[in-house]
Amino acid sequence: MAERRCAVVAVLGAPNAGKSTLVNTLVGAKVAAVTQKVQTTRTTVRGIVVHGDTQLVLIDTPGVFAPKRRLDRAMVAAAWSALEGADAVLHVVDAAAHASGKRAGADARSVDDSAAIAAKLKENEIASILVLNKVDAVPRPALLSLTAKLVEEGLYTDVFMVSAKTGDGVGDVAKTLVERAPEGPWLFPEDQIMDAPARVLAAEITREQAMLRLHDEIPYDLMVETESWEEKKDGSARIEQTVYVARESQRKIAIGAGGQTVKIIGEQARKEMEAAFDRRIHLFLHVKVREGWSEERALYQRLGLDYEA
Ligand SMILES: Nc1nc2c(ncn2[C@@H]2O[C@H](COP(=O)(O)OP(=O)(O)OP(=O)(O)O)[C@@H](O)[C@H]2O)c(=O)[nH]1
Ligand SMILES: [Mg+2]
Repeated sequence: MAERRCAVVAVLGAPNAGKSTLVNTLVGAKVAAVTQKVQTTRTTVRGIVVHGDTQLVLIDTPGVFAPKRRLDRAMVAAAWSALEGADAVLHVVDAAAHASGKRAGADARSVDDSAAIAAKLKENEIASILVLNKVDAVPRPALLSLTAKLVEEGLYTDVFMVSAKTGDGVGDVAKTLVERAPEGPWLFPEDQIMDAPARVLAAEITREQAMLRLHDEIPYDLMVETESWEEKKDGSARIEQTVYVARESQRKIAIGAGGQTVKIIGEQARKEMEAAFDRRIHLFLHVKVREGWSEERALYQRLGLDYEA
């Protein structure tokens, strides 16, 4: 039998660049939450995929940005610490944000963040692979000048142009990662596709649906915890979760008139969970106010983040 290979791959980039989408596409299943909102990913999530004798362990990270709040600082620290021990680094850049004519707001920030990441990679002599994402939304000529600029700013061994969403070009990234994977034992059993326990994934699924519904009203002040998970005799599972918000006004919004909003969130989340866990799910959501949860030490521990970062 051929020698086994294993590569740990850190996926880094500005908020909303498409890191989680790329990890999901590389894994071929949904392991990380994706939304149109920045700062969706809160901590490092590992997606795992096997190609022949090679196991790729992809570390999805929170977007790297200029942090102000404690939670933000911890998220950025977690992203950079993913580089320690990584065999390869993917720097994901939102080509659409760079190419958009009048750069303002989120797009401008994304451009600044990408440049800062490129500079830091260069400064620390971290060779990485540049992944220009969202090429489905950008005309080709714009991509070439953008590539030239980023290659100058960073320390890149390769450049790939992909659409994480359609899968276009993603196979080439996987092929390169596999080819360069060092010899070594696999880090996870061969049928495992993520390292988070099911209750964490279930909480992420609900948080994704809640963010998709509530992103205008409750941008970041939202957390979901799986309170209980009960196995039923008929093979189904009964899951109870709490959606935490920071203020009473947000609780009202999350519940909606006659409980309509939380009902829709719950229905969507349940469908996603049934697909993810391949079984029937009974999902019960509660919405509670927990002021200042983003300052709670225990929360950081559960998310695997450093409180003092
Ligand atoms: N058009 C297009 N949109 C994409 C592509 N990849 C991701 N997106 C969209 O970009 C948004 C952000 O995607 P995510 O995967 O959540 O981005 P992220 O980098 O993980 O974001 P954070 O975790 O918040 O840092 C979502 O609305 C995706 O659907 C792509 O290849 N093309
Ligand atoms: Mg993400």
